[in-house]
Amino acid sequence: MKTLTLLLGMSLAIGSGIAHAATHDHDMSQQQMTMAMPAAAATSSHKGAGVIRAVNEKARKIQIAHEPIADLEWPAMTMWFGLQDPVPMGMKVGDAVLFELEQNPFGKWVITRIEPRR
Ligand SMILES: [Cu+2]
Repeated sequence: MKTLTLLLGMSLAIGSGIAHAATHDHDMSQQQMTMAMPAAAATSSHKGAGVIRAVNEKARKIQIAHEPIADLEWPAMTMWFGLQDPVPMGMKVGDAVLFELEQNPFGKWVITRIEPRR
């Protein structure tokens, strides 16, 4: 049973890594989300680091050139993320940031915490 769980976890990790690289998007298809559910049923957050490339305060979105996120097997890339809360005051293009991500029930990756990297 332990082996099965490990294999399942590995194949899911590889699958999501490929999907991420292929789409340059943190959204997962319905099918992938259903597949991922048993292994990732609990909400888990993942830490990331990067540099802000663009900010859309109205849409509450931020574009980050993020470093690889090992636990999600994501390579480094520049992409847009939704924000759970408004963009923090004074945060701007060029700022180095640390952030935490969670996948919402619709499969979208949302930043739940973001702060300047010191
Ligand atoms: Cu990415």
